[in-house]
Amino acid sequence: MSRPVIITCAVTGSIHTPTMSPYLPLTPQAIADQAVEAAQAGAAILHLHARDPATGLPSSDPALFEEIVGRIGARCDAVLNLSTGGSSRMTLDERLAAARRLRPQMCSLNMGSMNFGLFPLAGRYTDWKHDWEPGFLEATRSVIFRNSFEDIETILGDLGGAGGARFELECYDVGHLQTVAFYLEKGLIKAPVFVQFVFGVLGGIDAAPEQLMHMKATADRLLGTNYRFSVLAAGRHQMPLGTMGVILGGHVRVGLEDNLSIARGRLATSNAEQVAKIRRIVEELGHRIATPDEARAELGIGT
Ligand code: KMH
Ligand code: ZN
Repeated sequence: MSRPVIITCAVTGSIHTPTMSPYLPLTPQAIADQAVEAAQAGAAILHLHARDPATGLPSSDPALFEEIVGRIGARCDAVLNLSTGGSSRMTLDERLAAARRLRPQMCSLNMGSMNFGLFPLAGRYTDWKHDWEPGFLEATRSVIFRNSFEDIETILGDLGGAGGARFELECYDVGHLQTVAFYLEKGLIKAPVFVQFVFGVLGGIDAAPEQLMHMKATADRLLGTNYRFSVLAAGRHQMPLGTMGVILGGHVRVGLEDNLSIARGRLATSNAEQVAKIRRIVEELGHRIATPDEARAELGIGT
């Protein structure tokens, strides 16, 4: 049956380094331009990080976020979703600074602490210059992406509640779904919750069809009718697993935060190129893409 499928576009993130792709947007202007283009191509939700325009390093500076949000908001009505994950080297206060100031309609919320291994990327990109912070990717061998229960409750308390943000609940493994169920039962998050199944991060669940079936079966069992899901798969798994998620009744996230390519061996030249590709797939499957307002209605955003 035809239904509106919500495409989220994660525009720049904090994982990829500028030397990996010349198309990765770094400045507020470039991030906003690519975000607006992605919305025009069909993204209803824009997942946003900021970077230091001079170095491309992940930044938590609220002024950069303010500029990005202002530039996008003036040109499209997509749901603006600010990352609270930031990068694994930021403190919680740094990660929350922009959202605390800008009070967005949606924020990401990472549902557990974990290893977040970017170090394999260091070897994979030896063809490219690595003039940006040598050692950054290597250092992820010893860094923990911290999202304690207390951290989660701080984010829910500061940014959620009546009239507050709705959350993109990032679940990197099945155990994170138990945490979603716990806070749903406690009433700290309200149904319908929007769960982002994240596949292929080293330290989390791997990107395999069987694992998507397992995540969905577990979410069905623990969350029943109280959840909607979307699929984010890292790297080359982005489109195949995203497509499978749509077939299973879910939504999908693309964007250069999660994958720099558009096809094997070919860099995506923009975020919009990935959005256009998944849109074609969604429409070929007989569905249509959700408008921003349909996404708001489906996920209870702005209520
Ligand atoms: N980079 C993704 C795998 C966040 O910003 O809060 C997860 C993410 C986290 O988007
Ligand atoms: Zn992110």
